[in-house]
Amino acid sequence: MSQSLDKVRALLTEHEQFLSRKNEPIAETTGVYQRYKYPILTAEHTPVIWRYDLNPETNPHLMERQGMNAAFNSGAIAFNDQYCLVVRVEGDDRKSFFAVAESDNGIDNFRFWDHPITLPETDEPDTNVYDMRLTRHEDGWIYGLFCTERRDHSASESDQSAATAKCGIARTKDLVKWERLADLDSGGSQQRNVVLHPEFVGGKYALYTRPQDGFIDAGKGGGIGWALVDNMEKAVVTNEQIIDPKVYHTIKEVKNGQGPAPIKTEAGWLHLAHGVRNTAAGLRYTLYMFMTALEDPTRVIHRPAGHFMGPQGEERVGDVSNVLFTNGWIAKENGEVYIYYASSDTRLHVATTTIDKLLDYCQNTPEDGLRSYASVQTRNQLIDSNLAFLKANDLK
Ligand code: M1P
Repeated sequence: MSQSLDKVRALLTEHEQFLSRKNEPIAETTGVYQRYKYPILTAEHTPVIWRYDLNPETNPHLMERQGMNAAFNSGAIAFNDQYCLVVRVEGDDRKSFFAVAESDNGIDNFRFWDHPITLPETDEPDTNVYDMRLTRHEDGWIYGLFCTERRDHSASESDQSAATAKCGIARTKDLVKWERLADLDSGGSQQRNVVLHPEFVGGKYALYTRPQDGFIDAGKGGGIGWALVDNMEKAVVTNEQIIDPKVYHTIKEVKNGQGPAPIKTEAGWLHLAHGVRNTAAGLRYTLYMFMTALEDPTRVIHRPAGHFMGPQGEERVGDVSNVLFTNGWIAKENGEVYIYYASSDTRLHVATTTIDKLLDYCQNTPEDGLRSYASVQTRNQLIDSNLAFLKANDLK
């Protein structure tokens, strides 16, 4: 028995050492944000007590009994002076669920709480839930909007992968107890990537939506939409307006989706989103930004061209390769911003930046001219002004 307990002790010690590993900034050339060497959460970060039966009598070989596959797309919120993430964790059984992980510095040392979130079901049980966006709303609640996926009952028996996606809604005051509300009623369209705006607009709750015809295909839908609803207890979309459409031959030609809730600044709302394009190797997901007017979040005022962050190095490979996805960021009062982004549906990372840098990026990155000729003209403007600068300063 004492030998077996030694094995358990060693397992716990090794895991603790792994969780305590310091993260390190890596060399970056963009100047826009700072990436870090290690992912902040992976399947290996999930607690030992979630995976192993530690009792030598029932698990003499100390084997993993319930494996974890991934820890990725997470909502984020500052809570009780901690950086709290509501992470999409996925077991080996392919079911995702939500679990809170917290850190006191937002960059390393993230620890999962002992138990995952027990999310109540509606009358129509979810098969799979994922990608929660957290919004601290001015009504006093913290809302979590997420995707609830169920089997498509109109599909034939032989098709066991057809699914429907809807927006599930829950709210909490403490991230522990969650009240489940009715799923968003958005008529016939499928919905993923629905996000609650933090303020009332004209006395109503405002939602960023992403209508789709199918589960994966946007079809005639797609684009980031905007809808006002009377209440969150039974939210019904009656009118949906596309504010950021998908566009041919761009990084969001196939589909796009709002990331976390936008950050309010004096110059407008900062938005982080994902865009999806087609390639011969499959879909490629990157992150992009845009800004909307302070007084009218439906009016886009800056659209920097292209991606803000794309997969690099090990980020490129995973269960769904060539994917960066984000649904959480935290803006601190001192102007720092922590972006929580996942790579290839496998692991979660942090990148740090500031409001000033994000505003500069959005306001000064040229828009997409939508043609190669236009791109060359835009780049030539930069080259010519740089050549003049170098000459004026005797640098060339
Ligand atoms: O696999 C990549 C992403 O695919 C979906 O995003 P979207 O709805 O934009 O296609 C989601 O399943 C997301 O979780 C996943 O990361």
